[in-house]
Order: sequence, then C-alpha cells, then structure tokens
Amino acid sequence: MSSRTSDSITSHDRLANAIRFLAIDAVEAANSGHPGLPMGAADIATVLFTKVLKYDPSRPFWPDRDRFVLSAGHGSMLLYSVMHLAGYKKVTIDEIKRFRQLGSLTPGHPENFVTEGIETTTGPLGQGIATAVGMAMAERLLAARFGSDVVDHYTYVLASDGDLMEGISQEAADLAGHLKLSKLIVMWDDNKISIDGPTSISGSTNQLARFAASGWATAAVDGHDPEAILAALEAAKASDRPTLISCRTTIGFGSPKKAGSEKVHGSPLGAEEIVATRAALGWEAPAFVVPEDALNGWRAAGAAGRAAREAWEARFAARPAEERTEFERRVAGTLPAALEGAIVAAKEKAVKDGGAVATRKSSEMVLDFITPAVPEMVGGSADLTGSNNTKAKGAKSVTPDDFSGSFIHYGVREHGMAAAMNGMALHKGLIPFSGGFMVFSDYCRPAIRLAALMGERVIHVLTHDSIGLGEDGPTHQPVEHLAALRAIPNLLVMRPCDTVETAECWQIALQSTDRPSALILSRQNLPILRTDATAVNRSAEGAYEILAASGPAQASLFATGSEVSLAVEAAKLLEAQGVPTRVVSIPSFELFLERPAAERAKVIGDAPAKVAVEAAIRMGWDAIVGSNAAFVGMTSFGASAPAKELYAHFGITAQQVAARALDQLRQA
Ligand SMILES: Cc1ncc(C[n+]2csc(CCOP(=O)(O)OP(=O)(O)O)c2C)c(N)n1
Repeated sequence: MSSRTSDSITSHDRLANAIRFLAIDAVEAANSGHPGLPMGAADIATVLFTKVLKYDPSRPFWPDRDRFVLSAGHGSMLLYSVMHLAGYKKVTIDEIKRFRQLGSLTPGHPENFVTEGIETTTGPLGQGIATAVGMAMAERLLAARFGSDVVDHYTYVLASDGDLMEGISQEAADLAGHLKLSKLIVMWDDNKISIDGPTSISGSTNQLARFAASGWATAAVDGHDPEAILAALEAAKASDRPTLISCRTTIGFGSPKKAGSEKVHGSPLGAEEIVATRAALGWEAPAFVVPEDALNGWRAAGAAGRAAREAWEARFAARPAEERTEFERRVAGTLPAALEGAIVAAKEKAVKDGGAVATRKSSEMVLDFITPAVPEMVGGSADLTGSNNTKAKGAKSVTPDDFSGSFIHYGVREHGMAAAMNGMALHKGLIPFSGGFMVFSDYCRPAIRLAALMGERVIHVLTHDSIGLGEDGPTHQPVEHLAALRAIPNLLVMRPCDTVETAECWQIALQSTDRPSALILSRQNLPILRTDATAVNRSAEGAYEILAASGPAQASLFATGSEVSLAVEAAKLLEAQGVPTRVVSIPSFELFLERPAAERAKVIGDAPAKVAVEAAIRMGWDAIVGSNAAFVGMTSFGASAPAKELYAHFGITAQQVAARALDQLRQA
C-alpha cells in the first residue's frame, strides 16, 4: 500500500465503494440477494474494469473485446453495478432499483439473454469458469484463422470458493492448462467463506498448487490492494500459461458487524448495518445516489475503451474485403450457402451406397460433406473419437501450439467439454459440436441445460443410444436419457433412423441458431429406409409417414431411430395378415409438437390400432400418440449381451409390435 499516493487511494476507494453501495442498496430494496461478494470483490472489479479490461460500453458486442465472466453468478450485483457505473446505457439506476424483479434487466443471476453486455449466464457454480475456457479456446481458434490483427483478446473470470470446489473446475483447469490458454486469467475471490461458514469446514485443498499441477501460472495478492491486483494482472497477461490469481478478500468488506462472516453472503445487511457501513467507509451519499466524482471516474474509465475499439475497427477495415465478409458472416452466425448442396450430396451418396450403416457412421459420412462447406464448425470428442465418429476426413487436431485445426481432443471430461462448447458458441465465430456416449449426457447435463436456457447453437453428438449398443451392458445403455433430454426446454433432441434422416438432422441442428441440439445415434447398423435424396428436409416436420398402408390404415406404428426399421418389419407382418399398416418416423418430438394441432392429428391418424416403439422408457410418448396407444420399449435397465439378444430378451421385436397392434384391433 505504501507506494500508493493519497489521490489514487481516494479515487480507487471511491470507485470501489460506488460498487459496494449500489450492491448493498439494491439487495436491501429487493430484500433478497448477495451483498457479500460485491462488497468483497469491489476492489478487484474496479482495477479490472478501470485499468485492464478492453471493452466499450457503447458497443457491448464489439468482436475483439475482452470477455469477462462472473463465474460466481450469485454476486450479480457486482456486475450490474459496474455496468451501470461504466456506462452500459441499458443498465440504468432504475434497473438497479428493480434488482431481482420480474422483467428487469437485473435478474437474480446474470443472464446474457436478458442484459446486453453480459457474456454468459452464470449461477450454477463452476459453469462460468468452464465456459470461459471455451471462450479462451475460441479466441485462439479464431486468431489462428483470421490473425491477431482481428482476434486478440483476453478472457477474465471472477471465481469464488464454490466455483473451485465444483468438480467441473478441475476438468476446465486441466483442459486450459494443457492447451496453454495463456490469455485466460482467473481471479479467485479467496474469502474463505461459503454458505455454511468457513471453507475450512469442508475442504483443505491448496488451490494454487492444484492449478499449478494442471499447468497454470499462479499468484497470490491482497485482494483489497489495487496496486498488487494490477501488478498480478499485468504479470498474468505476460504469462505463457493461463493464470489463477488468489485475491485474498474479506467477504462483506466494510460492514462492521458482518464482514468476514457467512452472514453477509446471501442476505440483506439490514437498515442499521447499512448506516454503520456507510459510516465505516465514509460514504455520505444516500441510497442509489452515486456521488459525482465516483460516477465521473467510472464513466471516464468506460469511455476510454472506445479508442481500442476504434483502433480495431481501423485494423479490420484494412483487411481484404473477402476476409472481412467471411469474419462478419461467422460472427453473425449465418450459414454459408454451400451447406444445402453438401446435405443433398450426402443424401445422394447414402442412397447410392445403400446397405446397413450405424447412424454414428452415417453422421461421420455427413460430416465429411458438411465440414468443408461450413468451416466454422469445430468438432471434438470426450476421448471417444473412434466411437462417436465426430472427426471428419481431413479434420486436423488442435494442439497446444497449433490452433489451426478443427478437432479438439477434450479428454474424458464430458462436463468440461459441454461447458467449453457453450463458451465457444457464446464467443461467436464458431459452431461447436462434439461427441460422447449418450448415457454420459448425464455428465454434461448442467451445461446442456444452460445452453438451452441461453439459446446457444451447440451440437451434441450422442452415440450408443440404447440397449442396441450391446455387450457393454446396463451402465452404458441409455434407458431414461431420451426422456431426460426431451424434458429440457429449448433443447432439440433428434434421433434419426437412417443416413438420409441423419443428414437432415445435421442440417436442422446447424440451422437452429437459437437452441442447442442433441443428435442421438446408434452403435448398431440400420438399413436405409429413405431413398429420396432431394433438398426437401422431411425430418424438419418432426414426424412424418415413412411407409404408407396398402389401404385405409387399420394400424399406425410410431418409432424413432433404430426402431423405425423394426416398425417397418412389423408393418410387413401385419400387412401379410391383411391389416393395412402405416409407419410414422418421429425424428424429433420437439419439432413435431411445434406444428399446428390439425397437422399433428393428420400425421398421427385415426387407425384403430396405434403402437409406439422405442428402446427406452415410455415417458413423454403420451403427448405424441395419446395414452391409449400401446408402447413397446423398456421398463428397466438393460443387460450385457449381444444387441440382437437384448432386443429379443426385452421384447422389443417386430413380432411383439405386430401382436400389440392385433390386440388393439381385437379390443376396438
Ligand atoms: C452448483 C451449485 N451448487 C450450489 C449453489 C448454491 N450456492 C450459491 S453460492 C454458494 C457458495 C457460496 O460460497 P462462495 O462460492 O465462496 O461465495 P461467497 O460466499 O464468497 O460469495 C452456494 C453453495 C450454486 N449456486 N451452484
């Protein structure tokens, strides 16, 4: 502290206290929220946003801005205060007063789709830091493609104890350390307090040693000393590795009675303590009033970012027109016109080749066509590249020293992978897709849920989608996972039945700019059922008649993915017994349910017998076929055996489907 002049102390403290009191007053007005973190981390945020971060409040989405992620989303008032103070126009003082109220721009946790300028939704601890890893990866990937004149920024994270306690933080740290993401800088609000009390009651990890072991640079500073914070940030920027800075802080800094205690983590200070805190910090301004000197200081800091943005615009303008158009297209998320031709070409190849193919292999073949047409796609796998088939022909692996490739070896880190994919999508300029075993979508679920909430185009290739995977047995066989994924709002779940549908589902996933997709693919071979290789995307209907009945239908069979061919077999058995039978393929419940009721009724039809078949639990099917339909599927976990035997053992057979249809006709 000794080297600080009294002027800089005064001005820094005034700027930091402006954050503290907006947070204190907003939480008090809402009678709900978390004042402890904003009060404790105000010094860190002040140094970052007034001295280090490259941003321009008048252009929140300027492509080469530094990214800031508040991983500890419960401290949202820190972010809202800073945004208001720095001059993000929409975050007005009235919005601060409406903290946590319906329709405000200041919800309980930061939501990127609510408040312009917030980089990602946070709140589930650990997600922010792992998402930031994806942003830092995106920066390296895009810099390798467009050069550092166009892409050259840092990604900063403010993480709390809870963020570092969550397991996902290790997956993220491991990945970032391995990839040498030197422009990722995590400031750890090391206040040693969480909800239950001191963090020492539940953990004793040496976090700096942990991150160092994962290849990070580390530093430790007094989180209330602005000069020390600044020096650590400058050193971190110069490091050739990602950096974790422990910023030792006092939660609820300034509150005479509550500072340093869990009592200030998540409840209002109370009127009396607010008066005492104002006195302790020498803050004379009434609630929600920012004194002129502090506001001017902040606004000047915010306005200073304009020069960097304009310099970038000038550099960008000097690039060749073709390159600018391509960069702008990718950042806008618009697909290249070549995609449609690539999809048709893939369908044509599928029809020409014929034969039985696992849809995971179909997907690989489709990727061979579409990845050259859509160069912003970046693939990957959680150590199952040869099983998920997500590496297209010619896709080069990314390495720590070369980000020109387009395939990422995420390692056995499904959760970290899913969060990193979110970060890449949020960064803009890339379309992340990656693979894993479907059963382990459980390991990705919190990140998939956030992608759905944020409406991000992230594509999960989930293979080995049922008992059809066979010998690996029940630990690896999804049973409830289709229902569980379909339960997530705004997630598009697609289970194609053959190569043509697989191509169509890829096209839909890429065109779905405002939601994530899960492509559910088989391990086992499936016959080709569709032989129309045109630009018409039938899967986009969600459900459609894939086989017509020989006459007025007596039975309608409904199926998805690997069970569509089984339903077609069952239809043949029924037709042979004189029962005109149709088959409806349902690649996506969500797409089907989005269609008008009258159209849906037509697809479902009015045959007296209705049987649905899917090698999974029934949950969710009633909304499609009604509760009177019969269902052939799973009611238990699977077992370890060859796939064919398992289908027979669990009664998921064409004979069983036909028998259920005949039962229904007898009862009709
Ligand atoms: C995954 C997850 N689990 C639980 C919570 C609920 N929660 C919010 S903050 C918090 C811990 C608070 O401790 P810390 O992270 O140190 O934050 P601080 O008290 O310093 O503000 C918990 C358990 C959460 N937000 N996310």
